[in-house]
Amino acid sequence: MSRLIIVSNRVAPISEGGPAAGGLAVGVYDALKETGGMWFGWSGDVLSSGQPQIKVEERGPVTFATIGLVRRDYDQYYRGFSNATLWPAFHYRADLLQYDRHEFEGYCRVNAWLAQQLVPLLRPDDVIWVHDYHLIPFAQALRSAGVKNRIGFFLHIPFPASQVLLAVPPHRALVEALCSFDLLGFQTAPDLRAFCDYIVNEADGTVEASRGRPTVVRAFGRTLYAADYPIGVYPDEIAELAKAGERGKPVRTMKATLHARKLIMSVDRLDYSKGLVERFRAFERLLEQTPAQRNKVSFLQIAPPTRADLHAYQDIRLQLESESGRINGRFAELDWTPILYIHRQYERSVLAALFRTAHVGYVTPLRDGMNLVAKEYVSAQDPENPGVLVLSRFAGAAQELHGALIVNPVDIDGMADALAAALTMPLEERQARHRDMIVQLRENNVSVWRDNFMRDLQRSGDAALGRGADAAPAAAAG
Ligand code: GDG
Repeated sequence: MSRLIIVSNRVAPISEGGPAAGGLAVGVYDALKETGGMWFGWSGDVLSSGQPQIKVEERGPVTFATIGLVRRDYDQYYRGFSNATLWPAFHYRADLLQYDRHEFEGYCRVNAWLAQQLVPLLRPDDVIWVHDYHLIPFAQALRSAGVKNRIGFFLHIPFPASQVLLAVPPHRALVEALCSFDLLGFQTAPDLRAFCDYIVNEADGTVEASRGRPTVVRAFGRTLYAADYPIGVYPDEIAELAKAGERGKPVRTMKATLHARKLIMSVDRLDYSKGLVERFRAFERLLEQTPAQRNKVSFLQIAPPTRADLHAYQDIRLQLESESGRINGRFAELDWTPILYIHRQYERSVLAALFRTAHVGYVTPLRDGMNLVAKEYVSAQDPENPGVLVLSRFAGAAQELHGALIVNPVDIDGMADALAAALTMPLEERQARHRDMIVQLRENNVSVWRDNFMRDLQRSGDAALGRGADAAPAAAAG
């Protein structure tokens, strides 16, 4: 079996069974343990002087290879083009998009430099799986260095509609770079469609879709494959974690402060794509329009900090602090604070247990590639007495979780109505909706996601070797 090489911007800090490990990290790490392999990427260190040195650590069958970035590279590649240009554009926030040609050059330069660091560590039959928007030019850089291995790419965030992508000045260079991979994986069918639309209408390429198989894409002189592979979680493990955590102190404390009130809960990195302000306003609208819910329900928002050195993130933090203060000032009573807003990270087991306690999982991003929190909330529920998921139609997860109450996050009244419906939904309906979703989550857990992608990537090599479309990968996921 070929060795697997995972390349991602950050290498997840894995300590097996550790509280920090999320579904993606565990799913990918499991694959590395099975096949043996290497995880390569940025260590998270930013060096103010000196030349970064690669650090290689062996842990059983898995090698971790990490390297720091110098300040200028961090500013241009990570803070600049990745997070101030690509992230807003790919989340349909062209209004927040900033572009600087030097940052794009830095982005390409760092991709080429990282690829050069990886080349000496590669063996001829390694299969390389690159993750996310920071590393779009990575395959092109490896190809320029003479690497012939199979290289796949999975985009964790949405792929935007052509008219939005066109707002990124080097859009063509980016899509051409994507076409250097052998297999492209997207979260959902709409993302795949958006990519194919660009190929046909902006890049003069062709796409050939056939049922149950990845789409064959011909563009920029290359033939490659593309399909949707919706990322999953391990629902049964999350349920176990949630059950175990119920007896823990954080959950007992939370329950004591609730005094039998109902709980609405959200967890998101503090990011403008997550729709937090709209969500707060819809909760306010619920209290405004349904006086019977006042002092009967609390809303817990956990929002750990992220990318705090970018202006757009400082702005959303201020906005949220001001909104939660305003709404609490308007409705709070001596024994009740409607919104509990916590700007801090919690252990995974505590989150799972809190999810199980919450009557409503309130997951309303303006755009999201998938949104694992939605899947984790459903997984953590007690099937006998489950809570209700209120989910944005713009989260990738809405393509699968049909048992959720689907909302449009800009429709404040619509979201308030959904919250009211969720808080009063009869047990039988809650159980039926939960059953529907948990079946889906078990069928498409994170191992299925990974195995489907790896199977198609292995097979894409046959076609790349010139055996043509007949040797195309057998079946796309999702
Ligand atoms: C990107 C895409 C896609 C959150 N707070 C804490 C904590 N978390 C965990 C959640 C969840 C993960 O972080 C967040 O995942 P999401 O999917 O919700 O969102 P992004 O971070 O934006 O992830 C997204 C994902 O990649 C995977 O492909 O779904 O669309 O944007 O697992 O539980 N974990 C802990 N403490 C916290 O306070 N331990």
